[in-house]
Amino acid sequence: IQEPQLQGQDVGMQCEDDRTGIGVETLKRAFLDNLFYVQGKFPALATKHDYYMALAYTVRDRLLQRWVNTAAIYTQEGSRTVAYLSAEFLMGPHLGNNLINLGIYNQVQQAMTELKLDLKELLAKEEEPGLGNGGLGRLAACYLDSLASLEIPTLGYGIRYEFGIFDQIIRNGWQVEKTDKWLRYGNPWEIARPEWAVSVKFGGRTEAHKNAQGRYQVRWVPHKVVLGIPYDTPILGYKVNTANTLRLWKAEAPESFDFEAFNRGNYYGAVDQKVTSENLTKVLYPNDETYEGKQLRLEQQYFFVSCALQDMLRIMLRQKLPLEQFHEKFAVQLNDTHPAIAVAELMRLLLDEHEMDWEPAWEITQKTFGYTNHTLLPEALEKWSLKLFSSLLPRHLEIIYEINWRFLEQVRHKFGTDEGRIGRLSLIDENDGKFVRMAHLACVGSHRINGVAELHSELLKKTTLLDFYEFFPEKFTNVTNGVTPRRWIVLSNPKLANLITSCIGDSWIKHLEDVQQIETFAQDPGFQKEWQQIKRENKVNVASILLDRTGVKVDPDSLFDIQVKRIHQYKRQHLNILHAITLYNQIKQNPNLDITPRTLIFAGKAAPGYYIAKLIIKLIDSVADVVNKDPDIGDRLKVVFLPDYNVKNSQPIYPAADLSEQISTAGKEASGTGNMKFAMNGALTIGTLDGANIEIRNAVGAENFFLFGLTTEDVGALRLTGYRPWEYYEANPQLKQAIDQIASGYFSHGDRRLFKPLVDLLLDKDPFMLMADYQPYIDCQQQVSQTYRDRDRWLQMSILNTARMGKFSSDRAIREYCQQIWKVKPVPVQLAAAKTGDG
Ligand code: GL7
Repeated sequence: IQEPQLQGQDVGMQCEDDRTGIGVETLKRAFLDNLFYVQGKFPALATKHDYYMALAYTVRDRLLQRWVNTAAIYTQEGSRTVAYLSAEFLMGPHLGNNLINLGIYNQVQQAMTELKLDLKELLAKEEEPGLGNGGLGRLAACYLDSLASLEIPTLGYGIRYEFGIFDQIIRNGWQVEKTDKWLRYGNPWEIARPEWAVSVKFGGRTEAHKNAQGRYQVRWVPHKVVLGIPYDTPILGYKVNTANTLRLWKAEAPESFDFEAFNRGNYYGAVDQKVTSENLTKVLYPNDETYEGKQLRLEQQYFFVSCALQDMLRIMLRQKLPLEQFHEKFAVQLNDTHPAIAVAELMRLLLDEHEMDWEPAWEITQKTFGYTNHTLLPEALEKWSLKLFSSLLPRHLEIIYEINWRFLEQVRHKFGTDEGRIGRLSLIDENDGKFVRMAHLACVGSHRINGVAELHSELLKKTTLLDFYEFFPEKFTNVTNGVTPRRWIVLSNPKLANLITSCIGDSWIKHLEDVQQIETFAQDPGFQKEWQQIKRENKVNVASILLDRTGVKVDPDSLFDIQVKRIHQYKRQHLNILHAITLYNQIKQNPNLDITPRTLIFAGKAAPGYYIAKLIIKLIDSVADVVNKDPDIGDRLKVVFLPDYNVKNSQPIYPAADLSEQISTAGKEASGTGNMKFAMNGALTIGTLDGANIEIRNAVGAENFFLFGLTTEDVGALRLTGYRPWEYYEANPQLKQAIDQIASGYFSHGDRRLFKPLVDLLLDKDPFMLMADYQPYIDCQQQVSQTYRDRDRWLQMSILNTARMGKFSSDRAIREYCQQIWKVKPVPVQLAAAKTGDG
């Protein structure tokens, strides 16, 4: 089928009508129209969900105008485009964000009020697409927002998991996982594009054949073929006309019904292929920073990467661009190693399907890719056994061998035959079985390699990727992470946003450095009072959420001390709990103790197979149970675990924090992004010198940050000299008491077995050095309590934190990617220009 060429004059609207207008009356009329014609309801029968859908479609109409115009301009201009490849996109609810970016939040709120509806209630109806685990997936979402806001042509490519990250409920203190059926009631934000489906091959074998010119080529004869169907979601930038595309792929069987099997009388067999094909994109693997060597996971990775690259080739052909210009048309970023197979897949497409020679194909490939590393944890380094790899991707293994052979030749050329070095650099791990090392493939196949915070990028060069750094130092760079102020301030904390805007105007929303201007108000009593009032209202809001979801009543005037993130030993939620137990014991020993009242709030999911992480949740819940019920304690200490942490539930949390817990073992947290969301919203940080904490502290000033604990060097040195955790335990009566209570069943109704694995781990190996950091942490928390009592001082520190967080906008991060890695420029979209075709 010949695809019609898009003409500028064919798209766009001439006047404000019900699909584009943003006046309150127009919005009301359009909303009721969508309720009737899309949901098939009139107000008397409509549910809250119907209203949500009607509003979502009303907003989508307004996005579509911009989306179609954006596509038209990119097509006309053949714009250089960023392709962000990520196995995870943790987008969060779309409606509120789109209202902000369209600049119609207030009008829509008024329209709903006039229709006797509550916008907040409708926003709450949206089921968020939880297509990611944590920081890495959320970073991808923040980057899409910034890319669109900066008018950079972008395609986000990923997987349309039918079930995203599980819903968490807490039963008797234990995490229980529930399937996330986010598509159950339909998804108004996506549009399926079956006309752009592609085929993806798996398994089978390769064979040589002669092409038309009589040249030998390789042909891949697969064992099975799966169809990839793209589903597109518009990603609108903030107050610009740019609406980029998030393109997620769903797997389907090429022929959903096997008539031969049916005719043989095998009804179930007839739909079998459909079922197995669709399993491919059924569910997101819920592991955070540990890879599972599962075949289905490798299938998912290859599936979406192949879909994405074939899609890019289709776009090039349609724009009549020669394939030799692939790297000029597309800058492809690999979000960790999950899409690293792209290096071999692009080679295969260029060599086998487009009959290019090796050298030009390899040059194009290397110029195309950039690789971002997101973790140093060894258990996260993806490697696939040769057996699995060759059975699934036989042609790719041949290509990887060839890449490896040529690469190691260059290594020999540069360093001579240093077999140790060659073994360490090889794409194939032969130490204990044979594996393909995906990080090595990504490094060799990319022109830039970056870490996600200064410390992390330095450690990459010194440890995990040292040999690669020595071989091509020029590839290495750093881009410190950032988060979008649109979702994480304007949408999450509207009162604070209004206060800031009323003082300095609203330029800060696009240029977060401008928020610095509020520094002049840091000591202004009137401004301080408003600042404090807003924080209190945000805390009252979270207090009511906690009461509603957990039944625990907390005092909004207590210090809200919050740790929300995935549950992981290296993040040390259990260190935080040791502090809770210590405070509890101090009050018990001295019932009249005048301490700063605190509310400790925890939230986060544990990987379903990560036993110790689940036990940490159980411990938090058990300590909470004892502390919250003890009449001696009263309002001086409360501990709460808020279930089902996700983007939606997190949005009220950051604005309500007084204290942000960023207490990972130094050298383990690559960057962190929650640390940024808290500080932007005026929380003070208690933290170690890890990840982006270091840069946050430098930005806000050491005097406005509570620092404690071992440095990365200390951790290394202590390990070398022999770390003996039990010595800290023996020497510290408070620590000993806390550990003994956990061990003796004080928090578990006398059950001594329950927490034994955790206690044994802490006293024996303590791999994350809680014992060494315990006393410095407790001392630092004491300082926090003291400082909190000096309201003016605290408020000033809080204001300065927000004021100095400009650097941590994802806009800054994206500008750096554009300059250092992608070499791509903005392409502004004018609606009028696209309409008349004269732009
Ligand atoms: C992570 C890091 O752990 C986290 O520190 C970082 O902020 C994030 C985004 O760069 O990436 N790496 C990783 O595998 N996950 C992360 O959150 C899951």
